[in-house]
Amino acid sequence: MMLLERYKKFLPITENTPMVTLHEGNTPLIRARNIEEYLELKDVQIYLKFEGMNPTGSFKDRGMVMAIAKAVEKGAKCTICASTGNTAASAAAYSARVGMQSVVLIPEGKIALGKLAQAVIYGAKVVQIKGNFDRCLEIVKELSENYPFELVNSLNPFRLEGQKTAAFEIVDVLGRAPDYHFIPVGNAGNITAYWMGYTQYHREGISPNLPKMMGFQAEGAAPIVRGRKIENPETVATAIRIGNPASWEKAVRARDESGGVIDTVTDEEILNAQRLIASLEGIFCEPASAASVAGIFKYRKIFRRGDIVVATLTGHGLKDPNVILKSVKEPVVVEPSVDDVLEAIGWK
Ligand code: AN7
Repeated sequence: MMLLERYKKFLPITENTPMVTLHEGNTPLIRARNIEEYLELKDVQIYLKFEGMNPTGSFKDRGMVMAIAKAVEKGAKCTICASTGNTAASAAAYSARVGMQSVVLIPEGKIALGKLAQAVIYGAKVVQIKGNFDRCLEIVKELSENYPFELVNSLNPFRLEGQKTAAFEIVDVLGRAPDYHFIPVGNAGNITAYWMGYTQYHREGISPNLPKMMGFQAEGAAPIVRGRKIENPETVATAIRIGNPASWEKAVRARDESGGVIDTVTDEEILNAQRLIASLEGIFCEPASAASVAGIFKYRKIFRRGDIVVATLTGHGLKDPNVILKSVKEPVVVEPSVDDVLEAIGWK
């Protein structure tokens, strides 16, 4: 069933809200037995919530479908957002779906190729800013206050409402919340939304427990961990290259209320986790997503027998092929002969 329909009674939906859908949500929760074994964990279950399986390849579709449905409801004609890439792709797709124009502002040269291609093909007016994401967000805030543009960044409360459904799905599958939920943190909307979802299901008596929220920022872009804005954030994980997160205080509250942590992982740890998720489990996520699993590696010592651990893989690896080809050797080229192939793969 489509996302807005399935979770209607937990969402701000009225009789005037159109049931927009591209069949987002209902993403797989995949048991990662090979990672459990690799970490030598006994009787600890790790699950990966693979949000790369959404229509535009990231978790952003959950919040975007809700925000766009509400934009249609109020008669908006044009959406606007700042983005490190995934929000832009999602906003462009859902705006197209309902016949609205979209405008997206992105930091020049700092978004993954696949995301840029998506925004362009879905028909967004794409503007590259000579500045970082934080600057893009300041500009779209000002524009949406003074012009008839519907802001669809996570400052739009309907975004987080839609995104909380990922937590619902996890509880619906496991019959309870996990003990720990690992998640990348950029603009800090998603960690906030998951906490909203878990606490709502807990209040409703659907989940008997609440997880500890374990958020991870890239070392060079870790304003929440450092406790101050970062003027020039840098990380290979361009999706979370953010120095002044919009949902900063809410994320800190989610961390503290849940008894969790927000910590850093290095670019090297991120790329290593990305490669291991792919080579051990057959799941290809983008670098920012792998920050959650890099967090599991960093915190492996805290788990106890019987723990259930979930990590969100926020976006699909195909969005950012360049990052792989930069860090891995190009495959060998040989003459077209059986012998040369056997030699190349080390069978001769
Ligand atoms: C793959 O698209 O901010 O902490 O503009 O694309 O909720 O921001 C993307 C963020 C994690 C961080 N993983 O989530 C944008 C944008 C991926 C992402 C995050 C993003 P938030």
